Amino acid sequence: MKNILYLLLACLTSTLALAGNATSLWFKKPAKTWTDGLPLGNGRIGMIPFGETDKETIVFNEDSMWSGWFEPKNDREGSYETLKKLRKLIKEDAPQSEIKKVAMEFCSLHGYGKPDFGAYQSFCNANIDIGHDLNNVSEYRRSLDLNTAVSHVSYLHQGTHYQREYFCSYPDQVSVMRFTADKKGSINLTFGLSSLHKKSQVTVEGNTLVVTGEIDTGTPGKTGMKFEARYQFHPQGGKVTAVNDASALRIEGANALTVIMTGATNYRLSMEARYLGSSPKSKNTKTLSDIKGKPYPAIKKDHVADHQNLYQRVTLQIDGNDRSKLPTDERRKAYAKDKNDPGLENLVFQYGRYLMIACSRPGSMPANLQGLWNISNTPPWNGDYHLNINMQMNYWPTDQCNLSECFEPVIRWTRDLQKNGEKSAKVHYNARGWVAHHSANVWGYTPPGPNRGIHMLEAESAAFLCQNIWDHYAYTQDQTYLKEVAWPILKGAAEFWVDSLQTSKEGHLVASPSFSPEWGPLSDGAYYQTMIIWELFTNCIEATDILGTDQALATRLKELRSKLQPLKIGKYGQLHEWRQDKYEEGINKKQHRHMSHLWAVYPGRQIIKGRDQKLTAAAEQSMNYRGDGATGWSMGWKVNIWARFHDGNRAHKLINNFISSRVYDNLWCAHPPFQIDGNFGYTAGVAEMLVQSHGVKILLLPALPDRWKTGSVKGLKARGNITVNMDWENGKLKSAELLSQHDQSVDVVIEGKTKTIKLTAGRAVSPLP
Ligand code: FUC
Repeated sequence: MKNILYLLLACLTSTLALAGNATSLWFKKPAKTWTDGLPLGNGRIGMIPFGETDKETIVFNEDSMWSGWFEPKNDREGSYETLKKLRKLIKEDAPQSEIKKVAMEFCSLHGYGKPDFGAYQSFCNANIDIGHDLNNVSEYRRSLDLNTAVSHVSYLHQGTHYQREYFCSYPDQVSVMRFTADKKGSINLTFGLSSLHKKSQVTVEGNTLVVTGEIDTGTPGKTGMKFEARYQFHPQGGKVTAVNDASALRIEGANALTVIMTGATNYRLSMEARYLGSSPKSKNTKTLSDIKGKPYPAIKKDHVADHQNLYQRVTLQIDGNDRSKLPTDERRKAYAKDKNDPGLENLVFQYGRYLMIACSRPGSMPANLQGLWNISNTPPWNGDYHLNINMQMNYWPTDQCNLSECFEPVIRWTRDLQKNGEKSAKVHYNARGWVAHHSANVWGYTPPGPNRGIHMLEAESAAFLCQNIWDHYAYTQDQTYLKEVAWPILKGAAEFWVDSLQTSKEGHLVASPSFSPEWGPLSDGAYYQTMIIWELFTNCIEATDILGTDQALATRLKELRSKLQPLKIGKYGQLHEWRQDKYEEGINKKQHRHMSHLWAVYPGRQIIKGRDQKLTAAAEQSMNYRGDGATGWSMGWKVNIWARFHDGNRAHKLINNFISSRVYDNLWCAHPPFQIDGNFGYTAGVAEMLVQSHGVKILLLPALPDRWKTGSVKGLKARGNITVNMDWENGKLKSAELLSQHDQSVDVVIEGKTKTIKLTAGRAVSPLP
């Protein structure tokens, strides 16, 4: 009896000790579908192996692989005249049907939903015939270690242990597959490639498998993107032969096999170059010659070091129950029944950081709706860059979670977008500056898209994106970035609104046309727009102060900001979503995934708890009406908003709901379908519960839920380039350290009390007595 008690105690302590060990997803079976697969990526190329033992499938992606083409004249000539008509109808409060009809005449004839806009494409798949029937396999395990970004598959088949390792290396720009066994000569497989693109072919060049192709535009005279992938085979022992009409390689009797893959397109992110770059073959050949002769252990070592340099910057520990001994799919199911698994909440947090590193690195394209991964040529919403929240949400955790480097693709992409956006601003609005709308792509698409309803008219998308652009400065304090990169982008977005604001019936400055994504009328003065414009002007004013530049513009922005439509509280105690009372009727009984009029709470900072009491109360009321359900990304947003209300338990309830109902077995966010934004929204939300810095103060543990009684976090960032490390016990801060990169004074709030702390560059300071 005593022994059993000891055993129980030992089990219990080991479970507790494991709590917060947020490093691994694992399964006892191969993936059945793509959303069970474990995603790997180096920002630019990615793969998802299914981990099958008989016929393995590995889905490969490359992030520039798009259909469509660059349409230099995609703005609609004469649309400014239509805009005047539209604004007049809106001012006269004409019937919505009439307004919407004219609105569609304002929209571009090219773009979203048309062939030129394109969609993110599948690249190619590996089909590997291994021939180990799963029924004859034991000890199967498939895992992804977030700490190394290496995925493993291992099993026992007829007395031989087989192992595979998969990873995507950023330093070497390759995907790597390694097959080993504990008995010599046991690696026997046939490796083939397939593509969903009809204009493609697979060939063999010695020990290299090559897939080449061109995306079919379906439009005469329009050339599609060209692509190529190369798979180099490096067997140890055994022999390699071309089989299946030289479209596959057969490896026979090898002791081990390393396959090194790289892929590319002829895309180049540059409007001036019409998005045309050098041939994929020349890119791939260079990549492979750069690592010629580099042995597998060195490639792996460099990969792990590179990944850990980013990944290990933040650690989170939440004491309590931890079911990491369960396979992740079973663990997720167990969580849906009994939420007591903070270890899983932690895992999903770190998974967001992992995914960011995997799908957005310097030189890559920004994370799209699916990050980097894709199995289809017609992915939901084109797998594009949705700018009415999704792409911006992708980058909410980046700086805050100490991954600032991962923001680089957004900067490059936005700088390019601005060039087309200047044309759209001129043609559609007769305005200076630049504009973008609801959805964008790799072809610099900026006009309002055609035929898809009023949400195509979302002219504040560029300003929304500018919130990320500004925040990157706010976190990093990189003055060169602010001056040379951020300021020209912000200034252009602000100039657009200086020229485009309209006066409402009440005499306030508003956007027209405007609406609340993605419901309600097309009118003027929807608060979403007003809030985004307020924020943009505020950020610009701060930027001019810091840079000592554009004082005349700053004065003008201050004047316009003071005339913007003031936020309003409605008859249900709610924050107004629309200018007109009539549109608010019954809002206390309606729910919607978008909480656009809460933008001022998060990601904005126009409403700050503790400073703006009445508006905060109204915003909370609106959130109560919106409820605690929602689609995946919307729940991610809700976590952040409740964190900003300092309601840790409510934020935690959303965490519960997200993990119970809005993630797949591989922990990807389920909108549904799969959309990666919710993963990033969730990760930002957890960080926001622990540290906030959107006002002039830094708040430590502002929204700690009861369930996270004791724990620690290291490496989160506060704006001002301050690294925050903390331990807490029984809900109270036990120790804390702030580490600044430059001398500064900050106001720190702990348990509601503010204290001014002097920080000296490079020296950790405790804000506690
Ligand atoms: C927004 C959302 C949809 C979806 C799409 C990709 O427009 O309203 O729910 O997430 O983006």
